[in-house]
Amino acid sequence: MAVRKTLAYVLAAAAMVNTAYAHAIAAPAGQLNARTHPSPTCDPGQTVTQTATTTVTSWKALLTITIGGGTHTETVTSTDICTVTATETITESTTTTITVSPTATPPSCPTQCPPPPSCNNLGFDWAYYNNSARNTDTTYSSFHPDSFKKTAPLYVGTTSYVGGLYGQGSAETTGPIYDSSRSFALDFFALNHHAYIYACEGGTYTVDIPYANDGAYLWTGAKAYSGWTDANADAKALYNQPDHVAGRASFRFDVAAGTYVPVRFFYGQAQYGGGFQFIVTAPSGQVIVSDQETSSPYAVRHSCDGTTAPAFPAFGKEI
Ligand SMILES: [Ca+2]
Repeated sequence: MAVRKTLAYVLAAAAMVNTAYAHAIAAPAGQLNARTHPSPTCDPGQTVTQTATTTVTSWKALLTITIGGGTHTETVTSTDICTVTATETITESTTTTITVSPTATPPSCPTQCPPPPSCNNLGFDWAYYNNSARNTDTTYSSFHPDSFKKTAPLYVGTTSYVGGLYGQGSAETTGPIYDSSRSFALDFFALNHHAYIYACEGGTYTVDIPYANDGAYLWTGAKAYSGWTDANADAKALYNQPDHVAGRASFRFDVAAGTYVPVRFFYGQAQYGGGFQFIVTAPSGQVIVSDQETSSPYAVRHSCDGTTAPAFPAFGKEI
């Protein structure tokens, strides 16, 4: 009987184990965690860290008891044979970190195109001026960028990004512009910007001004450096005040690889809120200038040798 009691206990225990863990049976499952995608800075050489966590639940035979009985009487043979298999559940978690190289180049990432030498020359020069011109018509015709050539700006600086919104909230009448250390009036002002776009890729570049309130003028090439006038601008994006329609414009230019292209754009804000966007896209589709606060290695204020792409004339002393 002692043997039977023990067997009954083991059987009951085995049944409990089965009941308790029946729901725990699971097919091995995998789960991907913490995948880091390539950053938009376009560095195809970077690696991607991918962490895989796999949880495997399985059953393992713990013990097998086989008890064979004997013969009790001459007339009746009773054989107790019982096979008990007790089990335990094993859950195993494995975390593996692997480093892989991206298998595809992101669409916005061009083929590796070396930027020009860098020597604390990245970004745009910019200047802030007071601008008394009110917008009263469909073309902001009272605004004349070339009238500021000899006007001393209130502030000059450099910026790695361009564009922004100004005074669009009713309480926002003053504020910083770009990374300026001081605040400015956010109505009736003008901004002058210039830089060189280094065309590491040859082909067609696109300048988009998808939003202008109140006016943005663009010049490219030699006339952007000197000789720029209202009349010879390559593009104008002008706010239609009577109809309240924001200005927009786009301009394309072809350039050979390995050259510096002077670019200038002049923004004017009149009354109420204002702002503008300015985006330069390379032939491959890579955005190399925008309002994103990241510096582009392809927009420089001058070349490092100082002669291939000389610094622009000082604001207020332009020609
Ligand atoms: Ca405005």
